[in-house]
Amino acid sequence: MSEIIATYLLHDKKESLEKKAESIALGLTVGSWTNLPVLEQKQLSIHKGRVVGVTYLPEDEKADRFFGEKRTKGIIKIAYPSANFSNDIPAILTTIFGKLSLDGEIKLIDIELSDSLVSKYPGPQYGISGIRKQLGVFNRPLLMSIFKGVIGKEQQDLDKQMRLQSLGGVDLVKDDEILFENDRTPFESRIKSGLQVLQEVYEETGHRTLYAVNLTGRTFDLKDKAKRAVELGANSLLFNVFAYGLDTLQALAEDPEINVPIMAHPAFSGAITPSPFYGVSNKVLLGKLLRLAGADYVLFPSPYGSVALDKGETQEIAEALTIDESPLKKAFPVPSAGIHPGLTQLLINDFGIDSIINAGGGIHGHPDGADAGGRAFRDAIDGVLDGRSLEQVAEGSDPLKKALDLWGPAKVKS
Ligand code: 1AE
Repeated sequence: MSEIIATYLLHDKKESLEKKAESIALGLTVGSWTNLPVLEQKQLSIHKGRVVGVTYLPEDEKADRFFGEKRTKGIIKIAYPSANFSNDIPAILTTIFGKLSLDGEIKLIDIELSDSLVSKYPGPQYGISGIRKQLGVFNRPLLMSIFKGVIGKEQQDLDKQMRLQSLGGVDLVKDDEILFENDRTPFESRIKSGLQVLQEVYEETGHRTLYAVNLTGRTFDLKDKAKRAVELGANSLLFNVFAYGLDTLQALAEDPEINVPIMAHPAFSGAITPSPFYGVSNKVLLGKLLRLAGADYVLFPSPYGSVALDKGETQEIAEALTIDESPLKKAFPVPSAGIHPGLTQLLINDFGIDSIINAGGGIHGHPDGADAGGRAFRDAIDGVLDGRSLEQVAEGSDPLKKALDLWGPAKVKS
């Protein structure tokens, strides 16, 4: 029988986590059990939640301070039979962490779906291998830059930014996630104009850049809008998935007419993930669920920058997006926020070549402009992959030297 196993971190008022686990396993499935007549127990047994494991963790003073009293800390695992829910993300989330999430003292830290459940999800349509094929780049991390300061600007301002970013050698440019439908740079003309600029750069230099345009608006208009983008030649879509919901991402990824990679932005996920005591782990939300729902690229806060995540958490997200033991294609991890060329070695050490280095301020803020910002990164990437330090590479790269003078090279622990 297929099932989902959910793992939770608990800080419970009572001492027995076994009792708590059993009450969740029953409460979220068949309700009461021991009081049921034998016949009813037999009928309902395929629906009954099962406690799979209870592990007690050492006392945690920080947690006790937070709750203002001593708590019993531990991890419990509960299996939910698939007979209880239709195989869609809203039904799954409501089953394993619907009412339970309101408890406020329990965190969903992992989920395991049996293969028969996973096989019904789209996963990334392109994934790492498909995007690499689109670009013809196979042996290094990709480089992405982000439009900056675009609200209230005209299309020609965006075109200038687009040209400089592409001339700098970035593989992808993404819209700023806060750029919505507006009179100056509406969706359709942004796509047409942006792609024309990228074609011009390609004809001049032979360098190809993809453009992830921000797909925004009302939920029920998204599919038509995405299809129109594809008709206009768009080659990637940016999507603020947590403002809409994972099921909306899945619907876009499953539509055969929306045949371009989808980039998931983590905006709003910080309302769900940061507490160590409640909410959902980044591994589950940004890792497992985004891969399941069909994100091809996943942005998340890096461990080093302006809105940093704990390094262990970023590694868990990246692993969930790329682990081989999944029937789904791999999604590109995109550690982001506050990234500059001095972090290149760290990024490659921590995330490997199957990742995307993504910078906004770290490209546009270069003293010689966004094209020099892109070149600084490209030189840094090539140099690090050749086994040289950033300082050594900077001796032969003026853009990188100026970037390191401004931001400094990050210390890499050997
Ligand atoms: C985690 C998302 C990062 C993002 O969207 C963004 O715009 C980053 O900008 P910079 O690189 O920090 O300037």
